[in-house]
Amino acid sequence: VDESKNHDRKLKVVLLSPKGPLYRHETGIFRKSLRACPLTLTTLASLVPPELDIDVSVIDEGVENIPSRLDADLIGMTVITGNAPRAYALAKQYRESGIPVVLGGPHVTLLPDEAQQHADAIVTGYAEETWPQLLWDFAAGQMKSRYVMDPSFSFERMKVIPFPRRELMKNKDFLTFNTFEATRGCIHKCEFCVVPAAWGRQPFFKPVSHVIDDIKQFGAKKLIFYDLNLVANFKYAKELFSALIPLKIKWYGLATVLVSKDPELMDLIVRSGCQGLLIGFESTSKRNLVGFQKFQNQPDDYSELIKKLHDYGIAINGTFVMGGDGEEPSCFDETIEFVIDNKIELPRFSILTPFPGTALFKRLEREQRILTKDWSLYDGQHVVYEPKAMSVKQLIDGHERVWKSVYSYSSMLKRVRLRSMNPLTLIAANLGYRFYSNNLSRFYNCTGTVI
Ligand code: B12
Ligand code: SF4
Repeated sequence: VDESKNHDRKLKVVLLSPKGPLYRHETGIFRKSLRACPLTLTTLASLVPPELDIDVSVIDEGVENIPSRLDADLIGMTVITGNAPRAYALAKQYRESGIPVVLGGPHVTLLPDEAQQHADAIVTGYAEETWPQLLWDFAAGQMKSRYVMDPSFSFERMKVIPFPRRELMKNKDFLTFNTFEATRGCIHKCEFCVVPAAWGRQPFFKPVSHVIDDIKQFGAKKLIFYDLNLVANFKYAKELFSALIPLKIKWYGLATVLVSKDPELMDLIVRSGCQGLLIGFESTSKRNLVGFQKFQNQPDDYSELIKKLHDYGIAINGTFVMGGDGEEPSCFDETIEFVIDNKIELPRFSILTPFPGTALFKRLEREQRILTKDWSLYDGQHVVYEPKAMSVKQLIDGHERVWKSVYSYSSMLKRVRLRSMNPLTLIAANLGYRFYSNNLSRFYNCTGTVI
């Protein structure tokens, strides 16, 4: 690939998010995208140095098709494991047509040597410093093959943290553009999780004033925080929630079960406008959670935590991972019962997925229990390893049964309390998940290729 063309016009950079097995334009599970706009491409676009005067555009294949001819000098693609085969296929196509391709994102960070084979350059880790450097090098005809995040990176040391360029996505089919992030990373070390494997256990914090300015400049009144664990650091979280109070916004975000341990934090969360929290309960089995090294989760405390959040008027998006080594086939009924008894408003279930690079993947590979390395099946809905206490079929059937049971109309009537969050949003979200649960196998039928 010739990257040293003599450019006498503006350089064109196209940023791409390839479609995945489920989230894809037109042929995906929902006709319209029912998801909020990710921040990956808009953040990368914002990091393009203004001095280079680059023409940057973004394409999210989850909500639009890629034009048959891409007019670009450089293509940057974000790769998560489930999309990796699609990303590599696209990269091959573009490189063959003479356009250099840069790959980055969680999968590239986890498996850099694999990604390197499919790209002119890869970027591992967070790219706040490396992506601008790569672009300077590219403009000078000196792009290197690999850019690695400096371990001492912090948001504090950035001279300017630009706001994501959401306007580049504006006319596209997302449920909302009001997505924000205050922190990155997580302090825990759950065995199956990509986060400690890819980025270590160090959290990264954007200055609170920057987060507030971003929300204000975008005029968001109802928003989602994409942070993996908003309460990783209680001191920072309290500062952030206090600063949100005067904005009078409503927000949704992710937290761990530890959130209810500090009454002051809970009080600030409520006063700052929190409407709902995604909490990873993962399992109701203590043995299973110990196996996951998710020591912060104590199933005996779950009901009290849920009651507390409900008393504060916070709805719960509870997530569960099925198929851990500590789970017997009885786990499916136990999970259904738990979710209904505790009135979890928006439960979600996935099949345990040993994402490559994680501690779980390494262990299962040692135990020779990885069944396939077809990454397109690594989406949380396929069984890609040999479960310990049940068969692959029991896990597939049990997972689907849990989805269908908790989203039957009778279970919805028992679960959904209309006191918390906007009742219409809650009903619509439940109906969306009900559709999803009834169509799981219809849409998750890919075997390596994405149509
Ligand atoms: C929005 C989102 C989605 C969206 C869009 C995904 C996408 N294509 O980006 C949807 C809803 C489709 C989705 C689906 C899933 N997701 Co998701 N998702 C997220 C989420 C919450 C936010 C992403 C975001 O906006 N981050 C903010 C941006 C700024 O950070 P970033 O993406 O990491 O980008 C930075 C760097 O990574 C790097 N970078 C990233 N890409 C590139 C590209 C280039 C060229 C360069 C230079 C740099 C670069 O630079 C950026 C700035 O530093 C993340 C969690 C998170 N907070 O990151 C999970 C996350 C990406 N998802 C994850 C998972 C597991 C899933 C699902 C499997 C969940 C499930 N069970 O269904 C599915 C996958 C379906 C599939 N097809 O494979 C994992 C990734 C695991 C992996 N190994 O791939 C994450 C990290 C969450 C986690 N806890 O593990 N997800
Ligand atoms: S608490 Fe959540 S984000 Fe943190 S390591 Fe565990 S699963 Fe990952």
